[in-house]
Amino acid sequence: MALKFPDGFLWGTATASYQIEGAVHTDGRGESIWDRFSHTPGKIENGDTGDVACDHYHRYAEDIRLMADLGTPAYRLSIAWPRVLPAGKGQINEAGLAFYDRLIDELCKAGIVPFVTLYHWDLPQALQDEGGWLRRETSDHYAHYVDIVTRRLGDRVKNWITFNEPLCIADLGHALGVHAPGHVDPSYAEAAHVSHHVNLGHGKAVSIIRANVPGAHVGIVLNMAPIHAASDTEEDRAAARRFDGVTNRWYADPLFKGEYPADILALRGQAVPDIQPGDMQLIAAPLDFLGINYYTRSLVQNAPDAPGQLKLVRPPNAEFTAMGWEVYPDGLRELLVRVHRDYQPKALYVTENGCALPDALDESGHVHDPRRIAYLRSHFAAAHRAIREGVPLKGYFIWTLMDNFEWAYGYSKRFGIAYVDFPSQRRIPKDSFHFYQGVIRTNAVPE
Ligand code: IFM
Repeated sequence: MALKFPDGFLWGTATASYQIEGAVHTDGRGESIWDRFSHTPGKIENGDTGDVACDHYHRYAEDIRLMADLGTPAYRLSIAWPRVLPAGKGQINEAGLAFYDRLIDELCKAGIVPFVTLYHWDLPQALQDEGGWLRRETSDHYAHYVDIVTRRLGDRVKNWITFNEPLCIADLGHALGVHAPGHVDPSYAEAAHVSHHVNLGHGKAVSIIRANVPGAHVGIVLNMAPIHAASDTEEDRAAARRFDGVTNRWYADPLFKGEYPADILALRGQAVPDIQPGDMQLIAAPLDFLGINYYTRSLVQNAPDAPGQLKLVRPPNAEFTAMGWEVYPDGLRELLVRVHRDYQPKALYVTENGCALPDALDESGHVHDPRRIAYLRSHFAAAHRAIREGVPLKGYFIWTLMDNFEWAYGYSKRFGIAYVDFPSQRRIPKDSFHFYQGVIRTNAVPE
C-alpha cells in the first residue's frame, strides 16, 4: 500500500547560494566570508572553492527546467547578501538584486513556489572585518539587508526563512573553526555571542518581513537531531541531556519560549550571551513555521576527559552515508513529534533531508543510486508516521537538487538527485530523481 500524503503537501528541493551560484566576481558581487575561507589554504578538501560551483548564476533557467521536469511544486533557495550589498551595508548593487528578480520570475513562470532563505552563511567579508556576528550591530545590518530584499521580492515571494542552521553559524564557525570565519574557541564564548546576535537579527527580520510582505509566511530553519544515550546509565543519560541542551534546546528555546535553557546557561558559566532588556521578547516573535533539517541522530556517551565531558559514538551494525552519518529514518519521526510537543510551531516543514553517497556515472552515462532511493523512501515514510501522529507537517524539501559545493568537503560529497559533471556543468538526473518524480506525481510513497 502506498503512503498517501495530505492534499497540498509541498514537495521541493533545497539549495544555497554559495553552494551553487559561482560567479563570485560577476556583476558587482562583494566578497563573502566563504570566499575568504575557501581560498585559505588547508581549509577545504582538495583546495576547492565556490568560485564556479554549479554556475547556477548563469544556468538558473536550465536548473528551473530541471525542477519543472521533476514536477516539484516548491523550491528553497538562498540569497547571497554580498550580491545585494557588496560591503554588507551602504551601496546597493542593483545587478545583484536583478539576478534574484530574474530567478524568482522564472520560478513563478514555471509555477514553482519559492521559499527564500535570507542567510545561508555567506556574510559579506567587509562586515566580518568589523567583527561579524560577534558584534551586536551586525544584526542591524542584517535587518537593513532584509528590508531591501523583502521590499524588492515580496510581491512574488511569500515564504521567508530568516536563517539557516544558527548552530552551524555559531559552533562550526566560531568554536570548532571548520566553517567560515574559522574561529577556534573551545570555551564556546564566541559561539554564545554569535548565536544571540543571530537570534536578534532573526527577531528584527520577522517584523520587517511582515511589514513589507502582505501575506508573508515567516520561519527559521534549525538543524536538530534526536539525541540518544549510548547506554542506560545515569551518566550517559545526563550526557545526552547536556548534548540535547547545547545542540537543540539552545536554539529552539529562545525562539519559542523566549529564554535560553537554564541548565546550559549554568553549564557555560561565563560563556553566555550579553542579553539586553527586550532582547528575548524580540527573539520570540511569533512565527508561521519552523523548518527542520534532519540527517541523522546523535548517540552520546559520558566522557569526563573529553570537551563537554561527552563524546559521540558510532552505533555498531548501522549503515552510514559518505558523510559518516548513520542512516536512522525513525529519528525524523521522533524529532518532528518532539518539536511539535515541546514547541508547538504553527506549521513544520522538513527543509532539508538527503544523503551523500559515492555516486558515479556508469558506461552508459547513468547514475544508479539505489541507496539514496532507499534513504529517501524510509525518511518519507517516517514523515508520514509523524503526520499520522498529529504533527502539522506541510512540506518536505530534499537536500539537494544537484551535486554542489559541500562546504569544508568541497565537491567530494555528492548529495544531489541530479549528478553534476563539473567540468562540463552537465546535470544528469540520477535514478533517485526519477523515484522522487513518482512521489511528487502521486503525492504518495510506494511501500
Ligand atoms: O550542505 C549542507 C547545507 O548547506 C546545510 N545543511 C546540511 C547540508 C549537508 O551537509
